[in-house]
Amino acid sequence: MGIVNVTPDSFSDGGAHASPGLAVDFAQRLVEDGAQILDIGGESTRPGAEPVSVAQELDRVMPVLEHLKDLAVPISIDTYKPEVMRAALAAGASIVNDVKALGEPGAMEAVAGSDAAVCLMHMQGEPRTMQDNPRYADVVRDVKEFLASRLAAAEAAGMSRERLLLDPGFGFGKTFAHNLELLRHLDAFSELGVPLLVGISRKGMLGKITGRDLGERVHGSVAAALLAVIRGASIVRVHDVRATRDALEVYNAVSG
Ligand code: 8Y4
Repeated sequence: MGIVNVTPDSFSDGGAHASPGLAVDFAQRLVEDGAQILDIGGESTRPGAEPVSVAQELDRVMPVLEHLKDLAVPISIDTYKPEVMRAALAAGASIVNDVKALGEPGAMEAVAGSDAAVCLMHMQGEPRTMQDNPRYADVVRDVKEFLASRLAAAEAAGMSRERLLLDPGFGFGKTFAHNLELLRHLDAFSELGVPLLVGISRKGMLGKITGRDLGERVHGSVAAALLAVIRGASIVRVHDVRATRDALEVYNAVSG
Protein backbone atom coordinates (compact mmCIF):
# COMPACT_ATOMS: atom_id res chain seq x y z
CA MET A 1 0.00 0.00 0.00
CA GLY A 2 1.58 3.26 -1.19
CA ILE A 3 0.99 6.45 0.79
CA VAL A 4 -0.39 9.55 -0.95
CA ASN A 5 -0.83 12.46 1.45
CA VAL A 6 -2.77 15.40 0.04
CA THR A 7 -1.64 17.72 2.83
CA PRO A 8 0.42 20.90 2.93
CA ASP A 9 3.02 19.61 5.44
CA SER A 10 5.28 18.51 2.61
CA PHE A 11 8.57 19.38 4.29
CA SER A 12 8.16 16.82 7.03
CA ASP A 13 6.77 13.97 4.99
CA GLY A 14 8.02 12.77 1.60
CA GLY A 15 4.56 11.43 0.81
CA ALA A 16 2.86 14.82 1.18
CA HIS A 17 1.57 16.89 -1.76
CA ALA A 18 0.15 20.37 -1.54
CA SER A 19 -1.92 20.27 -4.75
CA PRO A 20 -4.21 17.63 -6.31
CA GLY A 21 -2.18 17.59 -9.54
CA LEU A 22 1.05 16.74 -7.77
CA ALA A 23 -0.69 14.06 -5.72
CA VAL A 24 -2.13 12.43 -8.85
CA ASP A 25 1.30 12.37 -10.57
CA PHE A 26 2.85 10.93 -7.43
CA ALA A 27 0.12 8.27 -7.15
CA GLN A 28 0.72 7.17 -10.74
CA ARG A 29 4.44 6.91 -9.95
CA LEU A 30 3.71 4.68 -6.98
CA VAL A 31 1.68 2.31 -9.16
CA GLU A 32 4.54 2.13 -11.69
CA ASP A 33 6.82 1.37 -8.74
CA GLY A 34 4.65 -1.60 -7.83
CA ALA A 35 2.05 -0.35 -5.34
CA GLN A 36 -0.95 -2.71 -5.26
CA ILE A 37 -3.14 -0.33 -3.23
CA LEU A 38 -3.01 3.47 -2.86
CA ASP A 39 -3.94 5.12 0.45
CA ILE A 40 -5.18 8.70 -0.08
CA GLY A 41 -5.30 11.00 2.97
CA GLY A 42 -6.26 14.68 3.39
CA GLU A 43 -5.68 15.16 7.13
CA SER A 44 -2.36 14.56 8.83
CA THR A 45 -2.65 12.23 11.82
CA ARG A 46 1.00 12.54 12.78
CA PRO A 47 1.73 13.27 16.45
CA GLY A 48 0.77 16.85 17.32
CA ALA A 49 -1.28 17.36 14.14
CA GLU A 50 -4.43 19.51 14.31
CA PRO A 51 -7.72 18.28 12.79
CA VAL A 52 -9.08 19.80 9.55
CA SER A 53 -12.75 20.43 8.69
CA VAL A 54 -14.84 18.04 6.58
CA ALA A 55 -15.01 20.69 3.82
CA GLN A 56 -11.24 21.13 3.76
CA GLU A 57 -10.58 17.41 3.71
CA LEU A 58 -13.09 16.91 0.86
CA ASP A 59 -11.47 19.79 -1.08
CA ARG A 60 -8.13 18.03 -0.82
CA VAL A 61 -9.01 14.41 -1.54
CA MET A 62 -11.98 14.48 -3.94
CA PRO A 63 -10.13 15.91 -6.99
CA VAL A 64 -7.43 13.28 -6.49
CA LEU A 65 -9.97 10.44 -6.21
CA GLU A 66 -11.73 11.63 -9.37
CA HIS A 67 -8.46 11.34 -11.30
CA LEU A 68 -7.45 8.00 -9.83
CA LYS A 69 -10.68 6.04 -10.17
CA ASP A 70 -9.65 4.45 -13.47
CA LEU A 71 -6.29 3.28 -12.15
CA ALA A 72 -5.69 -0.47 -12.00
CA VAL A 73 -5.28 -0.62 -8.22
CA PRO A 74 -7.82 -0.36 -5.40
CA ILE A 75 -8.01 3.04 -3.71
CA SER A 76 -8.08 3.35 0.07
CA ILE A 77 -9.38 6.52 1.71
CA ASP A 78 -7.51 7.42 4.90
CA THR A 79 -10.17 9.14 6.99
CA TYR A 80 -12.13 8.83 10.23
CA LYS A 81 -14.91 11.19 9.11
CA PRO A 82 -18.16 9.55 7.93
CA GLU A 83 -18.91 12.35 5.42
CA VAL A 84 -15.52 11.85 3.75
CA MET A 85 -16.01 8.05 3.76
CA ARG A 86 -19.37 8.36 1.96
CA ALA A 87 -18.07 10.80 -0.66
CA ALA A 88 -14.90 8.78 -1.31
CA LEU A 89 -16.77 5.49 -1.66
CA ALA A 90 -19.22 7.14 -4.08
CA ALA A 91 -16.19 8.38 -6.09
CA GLY A 92 -14.74 4.87 -6.43
CA ALA A 93 -12.66 4.19 -3.33
CA SER A 94 -13.03 0.57 -2.22
CA ILE A 95 -11.21 0.56 1.13
CA VAL A 96 -11.66 2.79 4.19
CA ASN A 97 -8.51 3.16 6.31
CA ASP A 98 -9.74 4.44 9.67
CA VAL A 99 -7.29 5.32 12.44
CA LYS A 100 -10.31 5.54 14.78
CA ALA A 101 -11.59 2.05 13.89
CA LEU A 102 -15.07 3.35 12.94
CA GLY A 103 -15.35 5.00 16.35
CA GLU A 104 -16.73 8.38 15.18
CA PRO A 105 -20.51 8.74 15.33
CA GLY A 106 -21.94 7.66 11.97
CA ALA A 107 -18.75 6.02 10.67
CA MET A 108 -19.95 2.44 11.18
CA GLU A 109 -23.14 3.15 9.24
CA ALA A 110 -21.28 4.98 6.47
CA VAL A 111 -19.24 1.87 5.69
CA ALA A 112 -21.71 -0.89 6.59
CA GLY A 113 -24.09 0.27 3.85
CA SER A 114 -21.37 -0.12 1.18
CA ASP A 115 -19.37 -3.14 0.09
CA ALA A 116 -16.02 -1.54 0.89
CA ALA A 117 -13.27 -3.14 2.93
CA VAL A 118 -12.23 -1.45 6.19
CA CYS A 119 -8.99 -1.27 8.14
CA LEU A 120 -9.71 -0.95 11.87
CA MET A 121 -6.65 0.60 13.54
CA HIS A 122 -5.79 0.98 17.22
CA MET A 123 -4.97 4.43 18.59
CA GLN A 124 -4.70 5.51 22.22
CA GLY A 125 -5.85 9.13 22.63
CA GLU A 126 -6.00 11.53 19.68
CA PRO A 127 -3.23 12.73 17.33
CA ARG A 128 -2.75 16.13 19.01
CA THR A 129 -1.82 14.61 22.39
CA MET A 130 -1.41 10.86 21.91
CA GLN A 131 2.36 10.81 22.49
CA ASP A 132 2.18 12.73 25.78
CA ASN A 133 2.17 9.78 28.16
CA PRO A 134 0.88 6.58 26.57
CA ARG A 135 0.24 3.79 29.10
CA TYR A 136 -0.79 0.15 28.91
CA ALA A 137 -1.07 -2.68 31.42
CA ASP A 138 0.16 -5.01 28.64
CA VAL A 139 0.40 -3.35 25.23
CA VAL A 140 -0.02 -6.52 23.14
CA ARG A 141 -2.99 -7.77 25.18
CA ASP A 142 -4.64 -4.31 25.43
CA VAL A 143 -4.34 -3.55 21.70
CA LYS A 144 -5.50 -7.05 20.80
CA GLU A 145 -8.57 -6.73 23.05
CA PHE A 146 -9.44 -3.38 21.48
CA LEU A 147 -9.13 -4.80 17.95
CA ALA A 148 -11.20 -7.86 18.88
CA SER A 149 -13.97 -5.61 20.21
CA ARG A 150 -13.98 -3.38 17.10
CA LEU A 151 -14.01 -6.50 14.91
CA ALA A 152 -17.06 -7.74 16.85
CA ALA A 153 -18.75 -4.32 16.53
CA ALA A 154 -18.20 -4.25 12.76
CA GLU A 155 -19.57 -7.78 12.39
CA ALA A 156 -22.58 -6.84 14.54
CA ALA A 157 -23.20 -3.92 12.16
CA GLY A 158 -23.44 -6.39 9.29
CA MET A 159 -19.92 -6.38 7.86
CA SER A 160 -18.56 -9.81 6.98
CA ARG A 161 -15.05 -10.71 8.16
CA GLU A 162 -13.89 -10.92 4.53
CA ARG A 163 -14.19 -7.12 4.39
CA LEU A 164 -12.15 -6.41 7.50
CA LEU A 165 -8.47 -5.70 8.21
CA LEU A 166 -6.82 -4.98 11.55
CA ASP A 167 -3.83 -2.78 12.42
CA PRO A 168 -2.10 -2.31 15.81
CA GLY A 169 -1.36 1.32 14.90
CA PHE A 170 2.40 1.80 15.27
CA GLY A 171 3.18 5.22 16.75
CA PHE A 172 -0.43 6.04 17.66
CA GLY A 173 -0.25 6.58 21.42
CA LYS A 174 2.74 4.28 21.91
CA THR A 175 6.22 4.70 23.33
CA PHE A 176 9.29 3.31 21.59
CA ALA A 177 9.14 0.29 23.94
CA HIS A 178 5.44 -0.26 23.14
CA ASN A 179 6.14 -0.16 19.38
CA LEU A 180 9.00 -2.65 19.68
CA GLU A 181 6.88 -4.98 21.80
CA LEU A 182 4.06 -4.85 19.21
CA LEU A 183 6.39 -5.67 16.33
CA ARG A 184 8.09 -8.43 18.30
CA HIS A 185 4.70 -10.04 19.01
CA LEU A 186 2.88 -9.16 15.79
CA ASP A 187 2.09 -12.87 15.29
CA ALA A 188 -0.30 -12.67 18.28
CA PHE A 189 -2.67 -10.51 16.18
CA SER A 190 -3.00 -13.19 13.49
CA GLU A 191 -5.11 -15.15 15.99
CA LEU A 192 -7.89 -12.60 15.41
CA GLY A 193 -8.45 -14.30 12.07
CA VAL A 194 -8.40 -11.38 9.62
CA PRO A 195 -5.52 -9.96 7.55
CA LEU A 196 -3.16 -7.49 9.24
CA LEU A 197 -2.12 -4.12 7.86
CA VAL A 198 1.03 -2.54 9.31
CA GLY A 199 2.44 0.98 8.91
CA ILE A 200 5.94 1.69 10.22
CA SER A 201 7.35 3.54 7.20
CA ARG A 202 9.61 6.47 8.24
CA LYS A 203 8.09 6.59 11.71
CA GLY A 204 9.77 7.83 14.89
CA MET A 205 10.72 4.38 16.13
CA LEU A 206 13.01 4.03 13.10
CA GLY A 207 14.58 7.41 13.84
CA LYS A 208 15.18 6.23 17.38
CA ILE A 209 16.83 3.00 16.23
CA THR A 210 18.94 4.39 13.36
CA GLY A 211 19.48 8.00 14.48
CA ARG A 212 18.32 9.21 11.06
CA ASP A 213 16.03 12.07 10.01
CA LEU A 214 12.75 11.54 8.15
CA GLY A 215 14.17 11.56 4.62
CA GLU A 216 16.89 9.04 5.47
CA ARG A 217 14.82 6.25 6.92
CA VAL A 218 14.28 4.24 3.72
CA HIS A 219 16.52 1.33 4.67
CA GLY A 220 15.13 1.10 8.18
CA SER A 221 11.62 1.31 6.73
CA VAL A 222 12.26 -1.54 4.30
CA ALA A 223 13.69 -3.70 7.11
CA ALA A 224 10.63 -2.98 9.26
CA ALA A 225 8.19 -3.76 6.43
CA LEU A 226 9.95 -7.05 5.73
CA LEU A 227 9.92 -7.98 9.42
CA ALA A 228 6.22 -7.18 9.61
CA VAL A 229 5.47 -9.43 6.64
CA ILE A 230 7.59 -12.24 8.08
CA ARG A 231 5.63 -11.89 11.33
CA GLY A 232 2.28 -12.13 9.52
CA ALA A 233 1.32 -8.77 7.97
CA SER A 234 -0.63 -9.06 4.69
CA ILE A 235 -0.41 -5.38 3.73
CA VAL A 236 2.35 -2.87 4.50
CA ARG A 237 1.63 0.87 4.26
CA VAL A 238 4.80 2.50 2.90
CA HIS A 239 6.29 5.62 1.36
CA ASP A 240 9.15 3.83 -0.43
CA VAL A 241 7.23 1.47 -2.68
CA ARG A 242 10.01 0.44 -5.04
CA ALA A 243 12.51 -0.42 -2.32
CA THR A 244 9.88 -2.29 -0.33
CA ARG A 245 8.72 -4.28 -3.38
CA ASP A 246 12.31 -5.38 -4.09
CA ALA A 247 12.78 -6.62 -0.52
CA LEU A 248 9.48 -8.51 -0.63
CA GLU A 249 10.37 -10.08 -4.00
CA VAL A 250 13.54 -11.45 -2.44
CA TYR A 251 11.58 -12.78 0.52
CA ASN A 252 8.92 -14.34 -1.74
CA ALA A 253 11.54 -16.02 -3.94
CA VAL A 254 13.10 -17.66 -0.90
CA SER A 255 9.94 -18.53 1.00
CA GLY A 256 8.08 -19.75 -2.09
C1 8Y4 B 1 7.05 10.06 9.22
C2 8Y4 B 1 6.16 9.70 8.26
C3 8Y4 B 1 6.67 10.07 10.54
C4 8Y4 B 1 4.88 9.34 8.60
C5 8Y4 B 1 5.39 9.71 10.89
C6 8Y4 B 1 4.49 9.34 9.92
C7 8Y4 B 1 -0.92 4.50 9.78
C8 8Y4 B 1 -2.08 4.85 9.08
C9 8Y4 B 1 -0.86 6.61 9.39
C10 8Y4 B 1 -0.74 3.15 10.18
C11 8Y4 B 1 -2.85 2.69 9.12
C12 8Y4 B 1 2.29 8.34 9.66
C13 8Y4 B 1 -3.04 6.96 8.16
C14 8Y4 B 1 1.02 8.36 10.39
N1 8Y4 B 1 -0.15 5.63 9.94
N2 8Y4 B 1 -3.03 3.96 8.74
N3 8Y4 B 1 -2.02 6.19 8.84
N4 8Y4 B 1 -1.73 2.29 9.82
N5 8Y4 B 1 -3.77 1.77 8.82
N6 8Y4 B 1 3.24 9.02 10.33
O1 8Y4 B 1 0.22 2.75 10.82
O2 8Y4 B 1 2.45 7.81 8.60
S1 8Y4 B 1 -0.40 8.28 9.33
